[in-house]
Amino acid sequence: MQSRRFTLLIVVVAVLTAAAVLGVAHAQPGLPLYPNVVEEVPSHLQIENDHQREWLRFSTTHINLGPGNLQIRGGGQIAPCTIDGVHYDQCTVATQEILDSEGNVVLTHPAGVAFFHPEHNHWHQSAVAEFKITTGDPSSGGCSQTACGTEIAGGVKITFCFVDVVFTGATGREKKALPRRYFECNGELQGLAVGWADEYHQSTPLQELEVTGLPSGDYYLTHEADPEDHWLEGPSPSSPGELDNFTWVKFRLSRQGANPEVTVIDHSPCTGAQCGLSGNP
Ligand SMILES: [Cu+2]
Repeated sequence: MQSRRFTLLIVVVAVLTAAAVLGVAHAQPGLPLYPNVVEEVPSHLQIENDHQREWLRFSTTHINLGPGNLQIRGGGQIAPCTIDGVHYDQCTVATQEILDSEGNVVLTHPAGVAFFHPEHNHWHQSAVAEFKITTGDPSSGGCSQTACGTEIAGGVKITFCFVDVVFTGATGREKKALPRRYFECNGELQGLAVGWADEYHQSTPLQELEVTGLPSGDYYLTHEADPEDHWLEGPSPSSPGELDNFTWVKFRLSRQGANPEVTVIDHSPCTGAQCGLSGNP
């Protein structure tokens, strides 16, 4: 009995070793490791009243669940530019760098423009996210990611500095294996390391859509990350990483008291960190 158990143990160890070797062989130097940026379900929905205008505020989070870092390098010529109708004095070309398992750049990809944000006093990437309030159900058939019924508010593509803020893992060992990599809004590189998330809290400017006078009812708040496809998240446009950049919450707006109230009643399907690093939706 004892020796049979021992034999079984050896077999198990051998299988695990073979699997580990295969795993290592899979991440070969020279092969691109793509990021996969997914969106947390929007959270912290709240109505803000400001000088007779009403705003829906919300927190959103980008999480990198892919095998590779999202790494964006700014640089080259600095010149004025206009992004979504807003003029900026200092802009530069942003380039995504895809790394291999040893951290070497094996592929580069144009990633839009980065610009110096005068109020924030640091560099931002353009078209990081697009928010909308719609009436149509984004989960039902026939509703594409860009057209979900009547659009109540939206259209602004927001810009941000990209840094590792929240770690999605639980243990110190996980954190040691996946260290924080990007933390400088004014450095050469911005990005999201594997397993890290960047939260845009609802108190941040641009984390809002106007709902002044919107009648009571049920609506959807949708969030599409990377709406201009600046980042490669796989070798092809149909790679899973390119297809999971969209999330939504359904909320009920009620106007019984002096101020409108918002209640979340549903959200897009999610697993793990996507369901909430920053609290319940
Ligand atoms: Cu900023």
